[in-house]
Amino acid sequence: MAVVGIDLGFLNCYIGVARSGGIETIANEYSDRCTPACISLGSKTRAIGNAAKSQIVTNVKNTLHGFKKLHGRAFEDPYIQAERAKLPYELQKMPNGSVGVKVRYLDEERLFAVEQITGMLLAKLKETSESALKKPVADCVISVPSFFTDAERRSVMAAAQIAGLNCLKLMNETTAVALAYGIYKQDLPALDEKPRNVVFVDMGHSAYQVSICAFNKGKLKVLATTFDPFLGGRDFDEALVDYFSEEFRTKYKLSVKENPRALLRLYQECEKLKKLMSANASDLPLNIECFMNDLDVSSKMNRAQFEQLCAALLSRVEPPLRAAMEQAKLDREDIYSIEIVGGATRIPAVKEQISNFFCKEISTTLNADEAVARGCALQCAILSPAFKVREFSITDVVPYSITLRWKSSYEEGTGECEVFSKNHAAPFSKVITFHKKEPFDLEAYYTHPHEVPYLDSRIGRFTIQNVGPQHDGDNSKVKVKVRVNIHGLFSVANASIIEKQNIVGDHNDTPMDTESSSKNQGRDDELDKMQVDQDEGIQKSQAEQQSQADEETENAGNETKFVSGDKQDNPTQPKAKAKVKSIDLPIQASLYRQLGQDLINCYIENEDTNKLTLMLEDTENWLYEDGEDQPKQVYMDKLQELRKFGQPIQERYMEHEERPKVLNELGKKI
Ligand code: ATP
Ligand code: K
Ligand code: MG
Repeated sequence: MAVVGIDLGFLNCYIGVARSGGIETIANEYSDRCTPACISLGSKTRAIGNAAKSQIVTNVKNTLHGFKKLHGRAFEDPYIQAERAKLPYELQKMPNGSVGVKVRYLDEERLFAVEQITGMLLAKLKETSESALKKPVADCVISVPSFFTDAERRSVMAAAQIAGLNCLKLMNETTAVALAYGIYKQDLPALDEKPRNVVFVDMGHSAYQVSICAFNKGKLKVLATTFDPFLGGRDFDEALVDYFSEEFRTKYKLSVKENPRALLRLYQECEKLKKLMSANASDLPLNIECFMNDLDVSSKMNRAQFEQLCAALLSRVEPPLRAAMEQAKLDREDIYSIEIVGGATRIPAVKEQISNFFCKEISTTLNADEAVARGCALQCAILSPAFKVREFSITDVVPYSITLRWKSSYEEGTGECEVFSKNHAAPFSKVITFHKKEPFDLEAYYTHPHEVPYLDSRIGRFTIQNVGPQHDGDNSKVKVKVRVNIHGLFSVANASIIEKQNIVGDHNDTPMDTESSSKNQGRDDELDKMQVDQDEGIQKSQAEQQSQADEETENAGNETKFVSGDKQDNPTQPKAKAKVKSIDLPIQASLYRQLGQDLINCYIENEDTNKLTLMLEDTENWLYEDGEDQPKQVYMDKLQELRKFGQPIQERYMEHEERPKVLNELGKKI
């Protein structure tokens, strides 16, 4: 199986592959290792990547670009409305409230969901990898910005599914960079030594991300991530575009902003000029022939002017750096180096801001364009059972704190509790204990809506069903497992009822500590109905929390091999199952399930489908119950069992995939 990592950039995509000789990035049919995130839909054909980019100005309304951040947002979201005003193609509301694009394709009006658009792009990247590797590609790791919310991540997952990719992990971009930095370093401090702290800065076309990571031999732990999701190279382009449009208005009486084609050309020229100014401080010309109304326009700018023009943007470089240092609780002396990646960090004034803040030279040892893709490929190699790679443990973080609110329609009152704090280790599970007589609802949301740049800070709603009183009429003890998984997705994973007779002597009966209670805004009598399981770290000392987090991460890599990394939930207690029903999950979930089903239906005969689905369900249940803490061999045996059944199906799938290609090849020869 091929091992592939994809940097799904706002402007530029890269593909990394693991080969026996190491990690490489691969080139597309234009011998270009960068594939523009661009799709051009025509009346006869569809172009993706380089060919599409050249049509931006000629096929204005049907050439799609800049869609990365349209994922997982409601159409009414202010960000979407702001983009809508600027994008040359038409955004439209999908029936489920999310964002779609309206285009003319094959001489028909079409509405595509943003998942389908990104799906087309990912399918192209899949094809590029397949033709370079000469074998089918399915497993991959795809990058997302560290600030992506649950909804955005789910939406990207759906796009991957549409493209026929099996995304083993959505990896935070800066964490991918950190892995690319750390895995080959021979001189990292030993496990018992003080870690090496490195700052990673990525400014791409659309966003600015900072992370601080602690490295020891064989492991990296993200300490903090901060970001300005709305600061990137495109904002510098826009500053130039605004400036020149104004100049052309007075100088040539042209209304550039009212002419989409001229505006797109001006953007392209300004981006070129911006790049030239990175290498050259003197006056540089801007000339565009036949710009508007058959007029040639010309102007000039130098770096000092540019920096003045972008002063407000440049002042936004420092705050995320400062916040990251505060959140990681580090001083400048604690920083070993500052590694920068992303195209926009080539702007000298951006670099200067960063090095001034740290009073230190910044380091450009990583490949600024390819580091994300390389890191993703490395992560894919680590996760893939088909590839041998040096062991490296990665602990990432939760970007925004998450609160759980509970409510029951039968009992009085509601309550809430923060279950994950910002920068909490991820992936991670926690068990929360409720004392309830009736089914109840849980709603997860981002604790501080103002921190989350989205219209809706809700993550999902879940109902805990099948809950009743004990025989003696007392409350039942219900344990609910919440989890942030390997993709950074939150879920209420399962719930179980603990029989009363087993509660005696149960260490979980410790009341909530003050830290958790202080965050609990429920009524007093509700307070002691809810506790966070002691196993799960909230009540533990910092050091213990740390080691638990490490343990969790070590397990996390196994997740895709059907081995749960969940914390142990006292498996000796007999449990009754409470049912978790997810209501109102983000819109993409149903699409995702449907697509998964379609895929299964294609290659599996009916009775096989049922059997496989049952086997998978059984295994999943087992993992959350008895299977939580078993010797490694037990998992290996389970996996073997599943593989034995899955192998013929996979072969059929491969054959199905290969057949048209072979026919195609034959067709060409004839
Ligand atoms: P994102 O990370 O936001 O998803 P991306 O990964 O597609 O976007 P990059 O490829 O890292 O973005 O960077 C593209 C940006 O970098 C563009 O704005 C481009 O103009 C800018 N850029 C590239 N080279 C230079 C340069 N030499 N000087 C200034 N800017 C540059
Ligand atoms: K990129
Ligand atoms: Mg990027």
